[in-house]
Amino acid sequence: MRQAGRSLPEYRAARVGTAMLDACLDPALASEITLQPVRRHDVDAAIFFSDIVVPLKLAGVDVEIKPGVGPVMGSAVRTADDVARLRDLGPLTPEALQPVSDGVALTVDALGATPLIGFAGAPFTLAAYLVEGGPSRDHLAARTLMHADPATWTALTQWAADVTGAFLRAQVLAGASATQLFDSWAGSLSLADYTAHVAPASARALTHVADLDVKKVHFGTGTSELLVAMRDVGADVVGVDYRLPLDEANRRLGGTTPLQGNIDPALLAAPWPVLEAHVRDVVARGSVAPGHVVNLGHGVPPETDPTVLTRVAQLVHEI
Ligand code: 1CP
Repeated sequence: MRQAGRSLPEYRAARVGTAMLDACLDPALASEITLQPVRRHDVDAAIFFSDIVVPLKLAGVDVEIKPGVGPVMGSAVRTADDVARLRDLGPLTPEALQPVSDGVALTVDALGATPLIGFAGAPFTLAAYLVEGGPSRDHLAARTLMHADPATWTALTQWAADVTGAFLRAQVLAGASATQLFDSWAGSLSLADYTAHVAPASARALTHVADLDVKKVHFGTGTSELLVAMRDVGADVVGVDYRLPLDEANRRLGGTTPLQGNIDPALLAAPWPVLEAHVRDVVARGSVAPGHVVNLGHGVPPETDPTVLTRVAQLVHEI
C-alpha cells in the first residue's frame, strides 16, 4: 500500500541523488526498490514501484514529485483550452511506456513465484491533481469543474482514463499478475457525483485491461458510501480503508465481492498488543467475505518502524 517503501532505510539509501520520477523510470532501480519490502517482510505479493502520475509524465505533462509534498504540475488544467492541449499530446504509446514495461519485466523475473501487482490512478484522482495543480484537501477545483463545465470535465477524465489505462495495460503485458486502480480521493464525492461524473471514466480505464486475464482491485479512501458503485465499474476486488469494518463492507456489497484492507495505519505506532488485537479483528471480520486480501487501509506512515510491518505479516501468516 501507498508509498510503503518509504519507511525502509534501504529505500532511502537507494533514492539518494535521484528524483522520484527519475527513479520510477529507471528500470533497474524501480525493480530493486520493488523487491526491498518483499525481501524484508516476506509478504505474499509485491506492488510495482512507480507512481500514479508516471503516465502523465510519459504523455508529456509537466509534472514532478516534490519531496514532502507529492505531485505538482507546471500549470493547472482548468479550461477547455487547457484540456484540448492535453488531448493534443496524443495517445500514450507502448514505446513511451517502455521504461515501465522494462522495469516490470525485470521485477517479475526476480520475483519468481511471488506475484507482482501493477497499478494506476483512477481518472478522478488524476484529474484532482491536474485541475488543482497539486495536492489539495477537498479537491474543490475539480469538483467545481465537473458541474461548471461538464463537457470539459468529461473530455479531461476520458483523456486521463486512456492514459492511465495504457499504463495499466503495459504493466500486465510485461508480467504483472493483478492490477489495482487507486481512486484515493473519490471519498470527497457524493454517490450521485461519483455515479454521474466519475464512474464512466473509471470503467473506461479498466476496459484497457478487460481482455487480459487479470484481477482488478479498486481502492479509495473515505469511500464507505461508494463501495457498490466502485465495484460496479468493473472491479473484482474492493479495497476498504480503515473507516468501515469488513463485515459491514461485505454486507453492503451483498456478500459476493472479495475485499482488501483494512488495518488502520495509525495503529502501526500503537503498543504491540493493541495492534495485534486490531489485526486479529480485521482478519476475523474479513473472513465473512468471499475472499480477503489482508492489507493496510491506507498508506504506511514514513516514520513507521519496519520491524512492526514484518511482525504484522508474520502474525497474518500464523492466523
Ligand atoms: O509502496 C510503494 O512504493 C508502491 C509504489 C507507489 C504507489 C502504489 C508510489 C510510490 N505511489 C503510489 C500510488 C500513489 N501516488 C497514490 C495512490 C495511493 C495512495 O492513496 O497513496 C497517490 C495518491 C499518489 C500521489 C503521491 N505520490 C503522493 C500523495 C500526495 C498527496 O496528495 O497527499 C505522494 C507523497 C507521492 C510520492 C511518492 N510515490 C511513491 C513514493 C515512494 C513516494 C514518496 C517519494 C519519496 O520517497 O519521497
